[in-house]
Parts: sequence; structure tokens; C-alpha cells
Amino acid sequence: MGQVFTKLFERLLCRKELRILMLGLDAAGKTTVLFKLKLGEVINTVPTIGFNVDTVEYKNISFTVWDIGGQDKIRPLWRHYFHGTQGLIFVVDSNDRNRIAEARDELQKLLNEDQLQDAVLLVLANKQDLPNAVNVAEMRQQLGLDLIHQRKWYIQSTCAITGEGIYEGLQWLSTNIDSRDSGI
Ligand SMILES: Nc1nc2c(ncn2[C@@H]2O[C@H](COP(=O)(O)OP(=O)(O)OP(=O)(O)O)[C@@H](O)[C@H]2O)c(=O)[nH]1
Ligand SMILES: [Mg+2]
Repeated sequence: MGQVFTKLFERLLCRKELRILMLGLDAAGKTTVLFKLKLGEVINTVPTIGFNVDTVEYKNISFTVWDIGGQDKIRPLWRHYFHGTQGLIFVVDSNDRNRIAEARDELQKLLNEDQLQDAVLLVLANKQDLPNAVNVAEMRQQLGLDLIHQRKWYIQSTCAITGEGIYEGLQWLSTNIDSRDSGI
């Protein structure tokens, strides 16, 4: 009951709370994105075994971001975090040309998940600072994004180290998730 009132109150104040799930292959840069958003600085990351969760305030929106480790052995754990997801951020290492096909396969699996049917999709083509990085147009094609018609999606080029592009991504999420769908 208390929670219902809190949500009503937040709605009256036009505050939004969004649940965001951030996934992608290991070493794509997810944790770097999260730390950059939270602290505004780059922290040396170690591979995530399990998850990090943090709340990021941007404009009048509170993003609860779940960052789950991407190593192949722990990918089966991803599904435990699907419930209630309004926005999926899928991070890809644009410099890791050999694993773009693997990233595409994992993304396709996610898009087929029942619990993620209502989630909008933001792809971060990360590590754009590296000279061998695949550009956004190529990434979009290689991930098969143009074949997605049933959901809102967007691809943003980013460099998690400098933070370039990350806020543009949040901005897109904030305007494309209809918070009325979150229900009270
Ligand atoms: N050059 C460059 N390096 C990056 C960028 N983003 C992340 N990295 C580096 O890539 C490595 C992996 O980054 P993480 O953020 O730990 O990757 P992750 O996706 O959280 O990996 P898992 O936790 O194993 O799933 C680290 O050494 C980061 O410093 C980027 O935009 N550019
Ligand atoms: Mg990590």
C-alpha cells in the first residue's frame, strides 16, 4: 500500500523510475558504463561475476541499472534479472570484430524472451575510440537491427572511458519508455 502511494506521488511530481537491464558479452564495457554514469570517472574494472546495481539520476528520472556479468558460463543467469525490465541496454565491443556474430546471437535470444517483450532496446556500440572499431552503420547491419519491427530500438556509439554517447543513450531511453506501462 505504501508503495502504491509513493508511486502515485512520484507520478504527480512527474518523476519517473525506470528499471534498466544492461547485458552484453564479457568485456563489452558494461561495468565501465555503469561506473562512469554513477561516479563520472573511470574505475579499473574486473570481470563481473554476478551483478552490479546502481541508481543513476538523470533529469527527473531515476534509472535503476542492473549490470550483469557477460562471461559465457554465467549468461544462463541473465534470465533471473528479466522481470520488470523496461529498457534493455545491450553493450557491444565494436573493436572485437570476431565476436560480433556471437553478440548478435545473444541479442536475438534476448529479444525472443517472453519477459523482455515490452522492453525497449538501446544498443551501445562501445569502444568507438579504438582505431579498428566497427562504425555504427556497420554494427547496426551486423547485429540485424533493421529486422526488428516489433519494438522501439536505437543504436548509439559510445566510448565508456570518456563517457561519450552515454547520456544520449539515457536520453533516448527516457523518452522512449512509457512509464505508464510500469503500472502501479
Ligand atoms: N578503449 C576502450 N576500452 C574500454 C571502453 N569501455 C570499456 N573498456 C575496457 O574494456 C575492459 C572491459 O570493461 P568492463 O566494463 O569490465 O566490461 P564488462 O562488459 O563489464 O565485462 P563483464 O563484467 O566480464 O561482463 C576494461 O579494461 C575497460 O577499461 C571503451 O569505450 N574504450
Ligand atoms: Mg562487468
